[in-house]
Amino acid sequence: MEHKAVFPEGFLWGTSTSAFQVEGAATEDGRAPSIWDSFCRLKGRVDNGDTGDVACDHYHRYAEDVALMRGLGVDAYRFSVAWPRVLPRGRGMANEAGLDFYDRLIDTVLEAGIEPWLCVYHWDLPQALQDLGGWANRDSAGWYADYTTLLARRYGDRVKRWITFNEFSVFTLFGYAIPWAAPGITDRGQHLRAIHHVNLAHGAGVDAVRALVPGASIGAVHNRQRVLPEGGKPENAEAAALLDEHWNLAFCDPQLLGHYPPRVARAIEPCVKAGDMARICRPMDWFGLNHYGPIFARVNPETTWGYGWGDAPPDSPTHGVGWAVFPDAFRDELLEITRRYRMPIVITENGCGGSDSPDESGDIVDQHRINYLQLYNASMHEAIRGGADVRGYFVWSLLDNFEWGSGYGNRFGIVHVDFESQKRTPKASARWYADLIKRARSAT
Ligand code: GBH
Repeated sequence: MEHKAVFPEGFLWGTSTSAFQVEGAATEDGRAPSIWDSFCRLKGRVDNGDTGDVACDHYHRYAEDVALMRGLGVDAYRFSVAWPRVLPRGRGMANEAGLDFYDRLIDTVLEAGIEPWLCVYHWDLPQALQDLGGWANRDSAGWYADYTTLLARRYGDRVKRWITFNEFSVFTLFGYAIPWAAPGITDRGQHLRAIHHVNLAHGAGVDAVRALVPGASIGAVHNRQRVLPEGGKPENAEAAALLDEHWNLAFCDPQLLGHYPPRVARAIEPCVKAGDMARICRPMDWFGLNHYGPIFARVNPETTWGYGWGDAPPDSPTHGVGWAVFPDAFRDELLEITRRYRMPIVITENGCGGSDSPDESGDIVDQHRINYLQLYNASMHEAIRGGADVRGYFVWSLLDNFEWGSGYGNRFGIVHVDFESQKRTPKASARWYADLIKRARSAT
């Protein structure tokens, strides 16, 4: 069978979520606001005025969600911890009730025979730390290191897979330069400082986990996407090159190669102190890749850096919410990571949005998502045959959830969530994924 040749022993199949997008229970058991709670309340930032107050109510329904994963037959669950749940003021006194939630979650995941993959930071900085300047404050690296230490001490006996950050470039660029994400600031200086401080935080986090968790396997999750000049036009080439540095290289390169890419290096120089690059570049066990499709850049003098998002070619295929579908770019990205960084790769997110709704019989037939996942899995096979050392694959997402600026209108789940009743219904894609896992497993 074709799978046999492709998947190495121990290849892991998983599903991903993140705290702010699924937990809800925003004011329960001592949780304090994050920057996303604040951002949701700014007019016009999130579609429909949606918030994370209830989300998928995973905080109360986690056992049901773990049972769903068990039914799918997944090996691993990637989730994140909400910093303001465990450290409401961001630092100082820990909140025991918040820490207890992740004890319950981790234990339930382990009892189901599923491996927990813990992501320390998926964008929900405590508002109390934003009030001190957030990632633009150099102290943030120390705040993050202390927070990671707390988690490593508490969960390190049971959790061996650690992720420092999710998608560094998305939350720094969209948080500090193009205001599509919390905290919604547009300021070049703050953006540059945030890049450097988040890199320092990453390095300090790796050291904390390494020191405290025996047998830890540590990765960082990067959202690499090819950046192409819109329309293939030469006048968009420099915009694409700069966006490529901000988007794809400003974190991977310093963390894995020990230096910033050239344009970022020049601009960031005033933030860098002696010894910083060695603090950032710490040994890593694997490269976490979140991938959806390529992006397009065009000159836009009105933005912080003079570039903006461009359009995909008019004839390109798109999925549910209009993002371009280019499975070959996924293969190329995996091969490029292999060439540039020479390390094992875990696909920590891949998936497809849409407005899926039940038909008259209550079924959700998301054939568009099955088509997308099939194409991307075939590209992953090609990359593995081409020499990429891919060790696992996580679908984004287990559940329909709070899709950031798009609110609840854009559904990425393989399990449908009715946000009125909180009823979960596996979509056709969930059955397809369960079947894929079964076939892949019986072939190895
Ligand atoms: C990930 O972000 C996040 O980790 C996750 O929380 C989120 O729910 C998931 O993906 C789905 O969005 O400008 O049309 O070319 C991905 C963020 C997705 C941001 C692709 C830029 C470009 C789309 N990126 N997006 S487009």
